[in-house]
Amino acid sequence: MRIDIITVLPELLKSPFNHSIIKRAKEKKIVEIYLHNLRDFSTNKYKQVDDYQFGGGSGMVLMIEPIFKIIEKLTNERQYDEIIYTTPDGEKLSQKTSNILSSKKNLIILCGHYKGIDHRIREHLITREISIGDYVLTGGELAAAVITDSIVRLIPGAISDETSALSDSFQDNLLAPPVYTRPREFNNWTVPDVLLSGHQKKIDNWREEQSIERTKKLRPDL
Ligand code: 6GU
Repeated sequence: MRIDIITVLPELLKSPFNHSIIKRAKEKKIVEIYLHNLRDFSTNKYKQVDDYQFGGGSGMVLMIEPIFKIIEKLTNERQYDEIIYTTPDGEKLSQKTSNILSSKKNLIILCGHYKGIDHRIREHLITREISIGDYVLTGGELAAAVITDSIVRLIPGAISDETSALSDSFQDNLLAPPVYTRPREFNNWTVPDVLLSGHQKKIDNWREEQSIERTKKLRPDL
């Protein structure tokens, strides 16, 4: 998979993709992630990428030309499955959407910006608009990092233990069961006996019961 991220703050996105599973997925050539600085595509001698909105009002709006230029350049080079825009008024990200996106070959993610982007970009170039929840972030960069993380970890081979991603919370609309590790006892706080029983069938049943119970209690909406 190839992900191209368009942003006015590429520095903000460097660190999230250089650790842990995403870093390893890049090293294993399972994913390529490219950060594009929108400012490099400014048509303006001051490298300006935003401007006042027509009709007045506070807040700057990302201009059409630099965004058009970078998207045009990328789409001339290869076919993209989706051109995603991160915005609080988009469809709310779900595990289902992440699963679907994880099977794509080429994605563009355009990071939203304070007051937004010239709406003509959304009307003519964007194929999918995604929000990561009902709260407002300063910009779309953190949302792009969340979306990328949730997609990349689902690509086969990204997680060494293949079954691990499948047993995540939400993957079957259930929350994951509790997990424990050594020591067996700490401060008189113990680990459920069944997990130490060595009886795999009983352990599997216990985990399933816990998943169902926790989902009912914590996320009955699921
Ligand atoms: Cl995608 N962008 C911004 N700016 N705020 C958000 C968001 C996205 N999703 C939730 N809040």
